[in-house]
Amino acid sequence: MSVEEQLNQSVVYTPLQRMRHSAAHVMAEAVQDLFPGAQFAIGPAIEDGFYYDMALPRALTPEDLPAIEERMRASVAADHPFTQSRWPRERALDYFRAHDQPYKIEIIENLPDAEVGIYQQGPFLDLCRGPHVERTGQIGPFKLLRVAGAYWRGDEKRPMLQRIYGTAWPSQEELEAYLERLEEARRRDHRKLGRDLELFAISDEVGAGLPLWLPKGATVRRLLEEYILDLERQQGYQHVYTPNLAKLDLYKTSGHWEHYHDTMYPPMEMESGEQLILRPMNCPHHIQIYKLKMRSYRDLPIRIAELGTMYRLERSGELAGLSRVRAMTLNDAHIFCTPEQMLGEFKKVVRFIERVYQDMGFEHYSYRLSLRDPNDKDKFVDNDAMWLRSEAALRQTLNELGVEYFEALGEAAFYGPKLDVQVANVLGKDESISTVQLDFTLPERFNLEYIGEDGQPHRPAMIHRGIISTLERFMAFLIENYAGNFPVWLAPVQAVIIPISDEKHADYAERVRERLREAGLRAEVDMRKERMNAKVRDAQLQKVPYMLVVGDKEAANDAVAVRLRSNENLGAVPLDDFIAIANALVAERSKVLWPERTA
Ligand code: TSB
Ligand code: ZN
Repeated sequence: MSVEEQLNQSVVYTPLQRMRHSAAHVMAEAVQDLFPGAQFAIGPAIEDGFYYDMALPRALTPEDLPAIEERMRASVAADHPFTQSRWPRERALDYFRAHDQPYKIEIIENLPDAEVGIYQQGPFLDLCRGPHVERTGQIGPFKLLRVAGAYWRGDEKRPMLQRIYGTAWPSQEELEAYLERLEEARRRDHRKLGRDLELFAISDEVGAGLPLWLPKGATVRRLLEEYILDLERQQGYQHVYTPNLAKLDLYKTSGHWEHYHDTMYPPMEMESGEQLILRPMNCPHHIQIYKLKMRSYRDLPIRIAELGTMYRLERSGELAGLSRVRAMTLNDAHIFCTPEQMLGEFKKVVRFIERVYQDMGFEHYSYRLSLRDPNDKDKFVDNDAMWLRSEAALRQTLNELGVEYFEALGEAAFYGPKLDVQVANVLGKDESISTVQLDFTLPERFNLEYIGEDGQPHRPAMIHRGIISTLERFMAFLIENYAGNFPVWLAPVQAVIIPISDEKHADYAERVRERLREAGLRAEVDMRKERMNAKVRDAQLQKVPYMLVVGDKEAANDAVAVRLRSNENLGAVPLDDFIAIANALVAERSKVLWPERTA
């Protein structure tokens, strides 16, 4: 959305948004007072709050926020009226030039109108269409939340501004409830947990959006990979390996270069004159595998799958931990089938998705039918008949499957419509995990064929699908969904063995670890010179499912004293029983840490 569109949007503010927008002005008033020379860009209401983007004489820190809040409270207490006026643009330009406000000047210069809206409260005057509350005293309880960098107009080539986020609510209770939700979200945030639990890291020296999987995160990833590859094998997928690079021409033929150009890394020029590209998608490679031999209708469907690594030049402002990255590995597959088989294959994929979500224990997700935007000629292939036919086929199939879905214009792939599974991250942002995509475009562009029952060549259809998405985004979602408390089968470390005395019980602790490892469980011994209670607490903070305390009694009886991550104390359990129980929970992919006990 452009700045001008945002300014227009303010016209449809709800009463709550209007109050938050007024709070943004009051915040700007406070900043103007505390930071002479501040230059203001835009300050809209957003979901749950407001922000203002500003250029300031120095970088703000969180410690600056209380003073700004206090100055805001003074404005609210003064109960200034918001007064509206309309100025001829020349007068407004003169005013903002005199006050050294280049961003306001740029906005006015882009507005077609002869007059512009001006709002003033107390000493602060702003270019604004409103609407606002009548008086600053009507602004509800508020809090400033954080400072972030934001490019002017979201453009990396324009100046980086400072953005202060705030929230405001009609009542103190609502404010407090919201702050509590935020705190909970912060606790679940995969970027924080990824650091605390040593799952992954992002290094400035490696580059933005290029995550490093640490041993524990890599363990979870490998478990996910094994899980999904097994299921795919059971469902008739054939796995391949293909390179992350290809000739640019391959992506010209596919249409990626034409329609997906903005998200692709620039081509690398070889000495031979050949141009190579880091692939943004795996489809063209799998298509080449399909094309290696003549296929008969009897061979179809052919399901070619790969944990395919690919690269996308996502905008730096969009990058977020593991959930939006530039280097990623997709649980990808391309299903080549006859047009008659297509909807049946589509349904199988939807059932596959539901199976996986059940195994993972996901409860909150929704289906999005992603359609093209008929007015966006650049982003989608131009073939009205194809779009109408395949969008209708998808709707019909979804109705037959009886799944609820919502429709979204402009979210299709460039080659065809898709069904996406949407989940909310802790920041409330909607993201696609699984995707199933119908495609009549690439088979055409690559001239794919199979020999039909009639002995004649026919054009196959294609389905692109990702069940667990990219391992990166899936991991981000898993961490947030479980708040870092991985179920036993996925926990990177399943048990920490804690000897009561380092000297006396170290041997037995080692033996317990060996037994667990032989039984396929992931266990570590905590041999640090720390008190036992501190070790228990640290293991709980690391969200390890089981703490196994071992002392004289346990060593004598071949037992372990089991403490759960939830802090429940189960007392001594024979080691063999512990192993059998833990392994049964792993096999069931159970969500509980210990079976229900009967009294
Ligand atoms: C399914 N060609 C198809 C494939 O065959 C494809 O690439 N589709 S996609 O573009 O929709 O990407 C598949 C999935 O990758 C998305 O649904 C999303 O879950 C995930 N994904 C896309 N971009 C990113 C990114 N920048 N970081 C992490 N995951 C991403
Ligand atoms: Zn694909």
